[in-house]
Amino acid sequence: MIDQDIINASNATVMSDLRADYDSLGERLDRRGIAIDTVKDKVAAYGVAVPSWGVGTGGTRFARFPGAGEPRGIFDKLDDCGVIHRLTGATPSVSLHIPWDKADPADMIAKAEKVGLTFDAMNSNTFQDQTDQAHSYKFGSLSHTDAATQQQAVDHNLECIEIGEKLGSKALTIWVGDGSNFPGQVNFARQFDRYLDSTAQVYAGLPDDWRLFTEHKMYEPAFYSTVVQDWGTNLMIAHALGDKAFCLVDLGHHAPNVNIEMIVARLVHAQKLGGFHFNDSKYGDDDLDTGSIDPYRLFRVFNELVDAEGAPGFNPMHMLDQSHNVTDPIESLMSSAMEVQRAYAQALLVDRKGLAGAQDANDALMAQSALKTAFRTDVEPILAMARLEKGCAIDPLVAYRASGYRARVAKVRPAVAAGSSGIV
Ligand SMILES: [Mn+2]
Repeated sequence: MIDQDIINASNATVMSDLRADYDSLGERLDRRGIAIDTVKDKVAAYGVAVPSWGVGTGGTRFARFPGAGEPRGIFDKLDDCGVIHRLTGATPSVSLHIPWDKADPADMIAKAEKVGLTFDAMNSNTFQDQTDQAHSYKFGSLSHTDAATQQQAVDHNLECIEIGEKLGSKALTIWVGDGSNFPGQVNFARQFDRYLDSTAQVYAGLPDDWRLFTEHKMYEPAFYSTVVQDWGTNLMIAHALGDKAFCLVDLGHHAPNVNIEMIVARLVHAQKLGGFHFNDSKYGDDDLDTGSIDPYRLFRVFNELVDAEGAPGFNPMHMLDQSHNVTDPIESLMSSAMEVQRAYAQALLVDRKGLAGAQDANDALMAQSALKTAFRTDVEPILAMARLEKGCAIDPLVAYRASGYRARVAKVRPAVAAGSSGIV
């Protein structure tokens, strides 16, 4: 896929610069009482999952503009995901979406092993109709007024667990589009009861060592109300279902300016933080590349995560979930994975003792300064050194473009027709 010689040649041009930058940063961090190698080792051990659907070009309600060499199916997607991990060393697993990624599990395991990947959480889909399905999800799925439609949605989720067990996955993420478009269209209480009844049936089918994640979203595809509207509803669901149920936080699923890092802290406190879907947004659920709009917010989320390390029940899963409409998805996912790593590395630099002291002394300025000092630190040499030591690329984007991978796969993957509306 990507020849090691290409990576080595790309690394050779910047190797001595990186060593000088790493040593210089090491000296500066040493003055702050921070050992750079410890931070680097933690960053090297960190991984964020890639969504299988992320390697295809996304779209909006207006249109979708296909890119060259788009993956034709799950095996092409695994190739692309393998390239991302090969160059960054930051994305060791893939999150599958059923039914989009249905194939023989044995073949999928063989392919994943070949490209150096494992399988992250399984994602069910009851927000669109498949050609062969008996009941439509136009008016909902797990919370539908019709029992047979509800049952169909439950059965689909159980099938996702069954497939996931064969692949070595340990979690199911349920996402529903259920809600309403008009005031009065649904009875909020009865719709939520139906949702809980259905989800409890899915939960009952969960293996002992699995976790179930539910994801809140304030609007879309339903525009007046959604059945899992906010983190409060999400927490109610996790509590109602049981010990294996946790809340997933998708950064784009909140109103603008919502204090997401505080939601994270509350879910940690409740021991119900299941994990993340990382992306960025300016106006709504824009699904923009992680860290592209507000890297400081991403840092503030990671500040809470580093603060919570070692807390009881704290074991969140991390995944990217974004839509690439105008970029090569492989490039976007590589740079997004590195943005997540960057936020983590910066959060590791926070002087926690100094911060706690300033907080206890009600010294607001010094408290925020503790955060800003860490955020302002250019940790790129740490990230790059972690990659180099894994045999990955110091600059994954440069190495990727030098490899000619996209042009190569474009020759064997036929162009996808344009014009369709995209998945957002
Ligand atoms: Mn999501």
